Amino acid sequence: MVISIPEFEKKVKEIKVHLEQLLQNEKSYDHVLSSMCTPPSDLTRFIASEFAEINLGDPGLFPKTVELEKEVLEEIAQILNAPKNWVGSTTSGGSESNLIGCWAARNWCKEKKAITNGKILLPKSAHISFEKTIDILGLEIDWIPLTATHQIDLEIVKEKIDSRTVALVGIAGTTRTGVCDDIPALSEIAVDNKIPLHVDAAHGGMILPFLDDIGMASPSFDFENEGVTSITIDNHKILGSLIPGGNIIFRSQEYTTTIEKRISYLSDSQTRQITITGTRPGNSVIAAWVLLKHFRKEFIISRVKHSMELTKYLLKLLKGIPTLELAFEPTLNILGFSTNKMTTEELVGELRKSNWDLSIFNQWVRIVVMPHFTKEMVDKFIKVLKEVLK
Ligand code: 0PR
Repeated sequence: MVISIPEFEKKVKEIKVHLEQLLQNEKSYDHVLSSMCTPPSDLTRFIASEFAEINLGDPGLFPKTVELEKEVLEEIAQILNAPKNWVGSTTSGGSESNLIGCWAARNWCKEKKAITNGKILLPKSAHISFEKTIDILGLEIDWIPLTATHQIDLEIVKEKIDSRTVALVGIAGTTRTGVCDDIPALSEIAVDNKIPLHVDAAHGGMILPFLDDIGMASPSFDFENEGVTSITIDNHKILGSLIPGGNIIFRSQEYTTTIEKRISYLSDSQTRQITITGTRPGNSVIAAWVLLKHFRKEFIISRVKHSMELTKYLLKLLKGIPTLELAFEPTLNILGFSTNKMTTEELVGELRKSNWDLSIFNQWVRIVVMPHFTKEMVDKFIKVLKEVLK
């Protein structure tokens, strides 16, 4: 059946109305306390639709966007104090970047140390993406317990290292507590044992470097530490760039030669990829470029300041509820608590009935205080929480 132009236009209008209705509740982050993502600004939304066809998987077709990607990576490398020979790529986010970092470490150890049945030392706090990574790469995990401060236990790292270890992993801002592992100490261990150290700063990478700008302690986690060989850092988290958007940066090309693929049939016959994905969204990179190059460091600092101030505000209110117990003192924009009134599952279930969305980690309820939080939103949530705990 051939559809006429007026019929088609009518249909488009109908579909738009239908979609607006169907998905109206999906667009609001007003009650979302669990997410590491945050809604895009009007400018970012404009970029999303205006440049939707740009595919960085075929760089010869979009040379200007390739230049913007280079500039994004230069900004990121600078944020991470990367040495001058760094290499990297934008990615689809933290999971892909972690996979690429571990893939490169495994292959480097195969080439340099002839390790073929490798193991990775992973803190118990590692994001689920590492479990996927290990499965895909055919590696074994040596789980490392955490200390009382929720950091990777360095003594156990030293005990567990052996001739099969192909990578150490440190987390700069864990998913469950926001805590930063002791990267300088891990770096020393990595250097002593000549083992690559991958740092997962998917969440913390865009926060930790800016904490001293707002008068808070800023632990060292980046390439300043000699043993750090690769770092994951996301654009689609606190920076607020488009989903999907992250980066992987390596200390030098030495670590990427074994994973790099040359693609000669594309319009740019020079194309080299270290990513898992082939087709990659240009609009997400353009959005990151605007946020990093036009709005600059001050923009990130203001977002970090907003989130950290509201974290402190929320913390104070939570501490004022006698039946609640904090799981840890927050160091980033992540809070965790439990109650003696009910299980965490019951608590989250009750709060969901009033539309508030939170996540559960171990024995606590987790909140991630993102830029879409407001003081009013926090006050509304505390009122409902108090009701639920009555
Ligand atoms: N590393 C860390 C430390 C992370 O916290 C995350 C995401 C990743 C890696 C993986 O990043 P991608 O999701 O970009 O691949 N952690 C968030 C979490 O598990 C992911 C998320 C984001 C979940 C938004 C829910 C949500 O609404 O909480």
